[in-house]
Amino acid sequence: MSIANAGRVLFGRTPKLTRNLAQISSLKFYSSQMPKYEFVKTEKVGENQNIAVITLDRMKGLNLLNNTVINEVNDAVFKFDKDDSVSVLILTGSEKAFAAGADVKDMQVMDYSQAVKEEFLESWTAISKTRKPLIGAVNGYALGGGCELALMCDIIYAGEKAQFAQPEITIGTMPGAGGTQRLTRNMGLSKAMEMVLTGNYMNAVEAEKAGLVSKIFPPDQLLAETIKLAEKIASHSPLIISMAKKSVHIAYETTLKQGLQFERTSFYGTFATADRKEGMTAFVEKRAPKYINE
Ligand code: DAK
Repeated sequence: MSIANAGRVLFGRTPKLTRNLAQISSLKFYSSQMPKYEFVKTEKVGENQNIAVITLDRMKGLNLLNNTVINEVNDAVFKFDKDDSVSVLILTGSEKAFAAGADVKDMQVMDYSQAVKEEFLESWTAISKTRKPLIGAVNGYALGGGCELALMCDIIYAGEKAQFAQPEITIGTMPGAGGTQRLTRNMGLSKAMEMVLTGNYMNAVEAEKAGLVSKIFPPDQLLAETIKLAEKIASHSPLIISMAKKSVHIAYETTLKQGLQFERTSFYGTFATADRKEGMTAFVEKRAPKYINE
């Protein structure tokens, strides 16, 4: 389902395209003036136009990844991350593929010194640093670097036909953008090791069972359902959302003791915010909260 159709399903109207999107060719613009990218489409959707959808669009929907694609994704993600009118980001691809991985034809001709000197694919993990929630909506293939891109999202919703794999082993290499680390943390040693050492595909049902994805939907409903999730998240305070997101991520990076300490400090920190006060006051006064992101 296209973004426009997803918007119609949810809101009965076509979401507005980001202003001047088609005319802007420089990468210098921010927020509502998003640049025109070669392989990435951007749009703001939702009842409050506060959900940013970033859609990969390369090679007839296969969405093969290279530095240009990743730089464009990074650029779009970081612009929306800084845009106060946007609360939640969605990264998606086509019905055929979220992304079928790095372009093997580029890598085939590369040698070690070139890879090191050019810092090949160096910027690929940058999007994992976003402050705002980033939701992956994965239809079709998520292979190699495509699977790793999905793993950098905070939540993954998948279409029923989604297929996840780290097939690098079948072409004489191994995952290089977090696959061996994030898969292992997400689904444990045995399942991650099997995926990495065999290159076997994991379908959507298996991926949900393994905890890789939260929910699965018919492919044509995936984006609409993901936007619904994004809007639910966006109804909360953006400031507190970013604090909670960071705290969940800390669980992957520290000991339990340090993580609990971080969580406690962050929890106390919410009491220094206007939004915590508003949230609790609204509850007591039996009304909807009005958050100001402070
Ligand atoms: N690279 C280059 N070309 C590809 C490709 C790929 N990954 N995937 C597909 N193609 C090309 C095919 O060669 C074919 O080209 P033509 O014959 O038309 O010229 C065209 O796309 C259509 O493909 P198929 O005919 O195979 O189409 P099917 O629908 O039958 O199959 C498929 C689609 C995606 C299942 C299949 O093509 C496939 O298995 N592709 C290979 C997928 C793969 O191995 N992906 C992982 C690549 S390794 C790093 C960051 C990232 C990475 C590494 C390091 N750092 C931060 C250091 C990432 C590495 C990878 O992703």
